[in-house]
Amino acid sequence: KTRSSYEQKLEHAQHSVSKKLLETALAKKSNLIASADVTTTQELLALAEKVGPHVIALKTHIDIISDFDYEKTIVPLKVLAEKHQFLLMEDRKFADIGNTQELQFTSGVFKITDWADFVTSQVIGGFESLDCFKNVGVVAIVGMSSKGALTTSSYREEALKVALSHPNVIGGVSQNQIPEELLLFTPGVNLADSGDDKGQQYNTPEHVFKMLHTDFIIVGRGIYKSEDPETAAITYKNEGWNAYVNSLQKNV
Ligand code: UP6
Repeated sequence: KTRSSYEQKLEHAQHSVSKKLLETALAKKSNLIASADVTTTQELLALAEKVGPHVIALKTHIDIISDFDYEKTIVPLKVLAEKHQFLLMEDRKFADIGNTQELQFTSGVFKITDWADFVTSQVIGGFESLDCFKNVGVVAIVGMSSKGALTTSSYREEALKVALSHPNVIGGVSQNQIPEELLLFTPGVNLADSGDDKGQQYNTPEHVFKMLHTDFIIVGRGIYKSEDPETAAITYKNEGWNAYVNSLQKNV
């Protein structure tokens, strides 16, 4: 089975965020998303400055930032995103009814709607629970990387029906292939480790491009825990791009 190139996906992309992601990937020759799982504003901004030029998006868990302050955290993060041309992906994994998700998305201290380009959401609340994410792209959680995850093949099949039919959805997070109409985001990528002691399971960039035809790799500890996050980001960027190019050539 063949995979589409980023150029081919760009031709068919409907959503402005899908287009932006694919254009950025082609411009930077990168399919890397760095996961900034750090807990202070200073670490977050320092990481964004270092890895920014090499990634297409920075993925945040904004609720783990202990000194979060919109002016001190988000305003400078947006400046860095503009400077280094990356998108902001908030990995909130919404999992509630539409009304509550809307409140979590627009209110509280984080005001995700004001700054995220795209967000992750479970689809367990059903089709209409995704209606509130009008101004962003949604990445649906289809399958999870952790050991014993309950995202069985029948769950994934149902999740994909919601994802494919909802206009706000640009793609999915999964450890399996998903239909070409959706962009595939794959976390659980690490070159040095095969997992952690909390159930995480890792694959290499090579594996996820070849076997899953992924579009974008998400790397957390492989980059931010590294002694030199910028060099690590460049390594994952190059590994990811080469793996993508190889996965295209398998088609010829
Ligand atoms: N993530 C996964 N697996 C999933 C979904 N999301 O690992 O199925 C997220 C985690 C973390 C990042 O919440 O932010 O991707 C992976 O980090 P790591 O590379 O340090 O394991």
